[in-house]
Amino acid sequence: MIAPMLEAPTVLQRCEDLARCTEEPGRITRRFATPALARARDLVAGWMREAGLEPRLDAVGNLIGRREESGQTLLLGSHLDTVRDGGRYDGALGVIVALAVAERVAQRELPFALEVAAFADEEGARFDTAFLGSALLAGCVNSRWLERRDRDGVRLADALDAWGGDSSGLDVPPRRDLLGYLEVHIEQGPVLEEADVAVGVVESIAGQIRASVTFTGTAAHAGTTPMGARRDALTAAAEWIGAVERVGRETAGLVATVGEVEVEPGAANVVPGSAAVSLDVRHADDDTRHAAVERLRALATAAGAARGVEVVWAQAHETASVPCDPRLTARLAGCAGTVTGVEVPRLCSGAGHDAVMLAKVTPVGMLFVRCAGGISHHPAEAVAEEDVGVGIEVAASLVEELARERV
Ligand code: HGY
Ligand code: MN
Ligand code: MN
Repeated sequence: MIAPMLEAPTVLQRCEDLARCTEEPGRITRRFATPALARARDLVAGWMREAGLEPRLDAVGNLIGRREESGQTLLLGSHLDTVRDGGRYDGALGVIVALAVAERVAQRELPFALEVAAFADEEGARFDTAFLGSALLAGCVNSRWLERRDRDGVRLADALDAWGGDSSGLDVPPRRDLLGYLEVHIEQGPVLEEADVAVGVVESIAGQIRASVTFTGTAAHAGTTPMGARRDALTAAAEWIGAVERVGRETAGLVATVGEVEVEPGAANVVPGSAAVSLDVRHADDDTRHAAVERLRALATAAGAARGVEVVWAQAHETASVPCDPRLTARLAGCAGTVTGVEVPRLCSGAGHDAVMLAKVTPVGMLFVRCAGGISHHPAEAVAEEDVGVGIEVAASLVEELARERV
C-alpha cells in the first residue's frame, strides 16, 4: 500500500516553500545562523505543531519537535541548511518526511517519545563546520569552532548568539535517551535510478576529511617581474589542484575535490601573492583516505617548494567512515521490501549526513529516496512524488514496527 498521495504532494509543496527561504533570490542558499535559515525554521516550527510536536530551539539553533511519551526517544530528521546554490531536497526532504511520519502516527499510542530534528548546520557552508548541528546531540561540538570566522569576518559565536542560539551552552553531554535515529535523504547518486527502485537502505557512510591549504608567495607586477623571479602562489596551487584530480582518479573508490579557491590580490596585472584552496577527500576505508591525504599534503609542499611558495595545511575536520546499525538497517530493508515488493539496494553513502554524528550515541538507519540523475548540491535536484510517497510509507512502517515491538 503506497502512502496516500496527499502526503507526498504536501511534502513536495513544503520543500518548495522552504526553497523560498534563501539568502540569494533566484538561488537556494540557506547557511547556518542566517536570517534565511531562521525563516525556514519558523515554517517548520508551525508544521511541527500541526504534527502534534512541541518545537524548541537548542543551544546551536537546531529546531527539535518533541511528542512527549515515557521512556526512550526515537529521533527522526535531517538538516535544514543548504550549500550555496543548492537544491530543494538535500536535507529538507528528510525533515518534512519525518513530519509526515509524525502526523501518520499522531493518533497512535507510542511506547517511546518521538522527536523530529531540523539540524541547523550539516553542510558547514558558512564556517566550514560540517555536522555542527548534530554534533551537539552527540556531545562533541568542537569549542574551537566558536572562533571560526565566515568570509565577512563574522565570528561563529557572535552569529550564533545573534541568531537565537547560545554559544556558552554548546559543551553539553551526549543524548543518552535515544533508542535510534532514522534519516530519510535523497540518494544524491545514480544507484537507485539505475536499479529502477524508489528507495534504498544505507549500510555505511564514507568518512571525509576537509582541509584548507594556503599557498603564500609574493605579489608582484605582472609586467616587470621575470618568470624566473616570481613566487607565484596561484601557479603552485594550480599544479597541486591538478594533482588532487590525478590522485582521485588513480585511487579506486576515492573522491577528492577542490571546491573553493580564493586568490589575493586577485588582479589581472598582479602575480598572485596568495591562494587559499579547499580540499574534500572521501573514501569508505579510513586507511586509504588517510594515505591519500598524506600524499596530497606532500604534493602541496613540493608544488610550493618549486616556486619558493610557503604552504600551510589546516585540517578543518575529519569524520571516520560510519556503519549504519545492522539491525535497524535490516528492519528498514524489510519495511522497504514490503512496501515496494522488491529487495531494495543497499548502498554506501559517499555523502556525509547527520547520521554520522548520531551514530556516536545511538543506532542509526538511513533510507535513500531516488533522485533524478543523482544530481545534488545543484538547483536541478528533483524527486518523484511517487518515490516520496514510498519513502513516507517505509519510514512510517518502521516506526509502527518499533512501536509494536515495545508495547
Ligand atoms: O558534503 C556532504 O557530504 C554533505 O552534503 N554534507
Ligand atoms: Mn549536502
Ligand atoms: Mn544532506
